[in-house]
Amino acid sequence: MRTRKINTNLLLLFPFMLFVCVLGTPNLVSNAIAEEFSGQTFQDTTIIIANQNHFSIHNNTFINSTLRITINYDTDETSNFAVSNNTFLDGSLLIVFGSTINKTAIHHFEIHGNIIEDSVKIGVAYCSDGRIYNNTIHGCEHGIATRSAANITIEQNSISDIEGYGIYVGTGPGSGTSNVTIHNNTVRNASIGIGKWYGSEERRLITVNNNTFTNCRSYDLMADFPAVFQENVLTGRDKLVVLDCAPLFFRNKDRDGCCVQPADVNGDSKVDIRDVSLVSRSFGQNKTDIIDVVSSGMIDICDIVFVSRHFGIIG
Ligand SMILES: [Ca+2]
Repeated sequence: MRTRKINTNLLLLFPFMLFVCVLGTPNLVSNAIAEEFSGQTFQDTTIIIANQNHFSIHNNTFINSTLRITINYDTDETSNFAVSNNTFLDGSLLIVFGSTINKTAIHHFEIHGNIIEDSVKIGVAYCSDGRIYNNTIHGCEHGIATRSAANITIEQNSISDIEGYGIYVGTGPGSGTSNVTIHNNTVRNASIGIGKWYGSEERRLITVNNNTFTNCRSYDLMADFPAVFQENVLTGRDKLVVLDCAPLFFRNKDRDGCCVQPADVNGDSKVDIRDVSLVSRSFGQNKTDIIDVVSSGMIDICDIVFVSRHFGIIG
């Protein structure tokens, strides 16, 4: 970690916090339960908050600092908290990181109204029942990162000028991600607007709808995980890549309002027997064009299954 130093503001907080420690200082500071943590400025500091319930962290400024909300042991609990209206600047990181074997050890939280600027990301991992909304993330390594989380809503965030992923749906060893709703977000100028990025565990019940992903440098939308992608706006068809058979697409459009439907290979804005036929006739061929709907360089059963699953969809 980048910092080892505790500043004077943090010292003032010690009497009010059950557990705040600065990385590199193994001794725990234990006192009253932190019910409110606000109006402070932290610089070059790592703050770890664990095993607390019913607290709020709001209106603070973090400069080159990490705020990590976690637990000490898998049997512990951190719950019912909000991180809101803080400003994270210059290499800062906001992360919620729970138990790798018990996703409900951290549960029921909200992260909203924060500004993350020139920093790392908002990350939530191994946790459940969270809502991440109305945050502004600009000039960061990633936007909003999830890993092995359940029952998470990501909505109305504005994410721009991102080095890596605007939003990613990751997993960790032995623990999948489920029931994540990503909607009404704006992601602009990331390398990839949305994708899974890493982890090979199961992703299920992922819904991505009514977002705007534009001007991303590689892809606005990398459909490399099972999800329903519905009514999103992309820069254009060429900024969408499908790498998994399972995603479903409904009524996504480009900025001009034109249909972006990867299963529509003949470009008539509907998926019917013509599309199935076009893909089937190329079965076994090496192709890298639009017929290769699930991009692999070859027309195989995955492409036919993908188009067939969209049969009858208009738009
Ligand atoms: Ca068609």
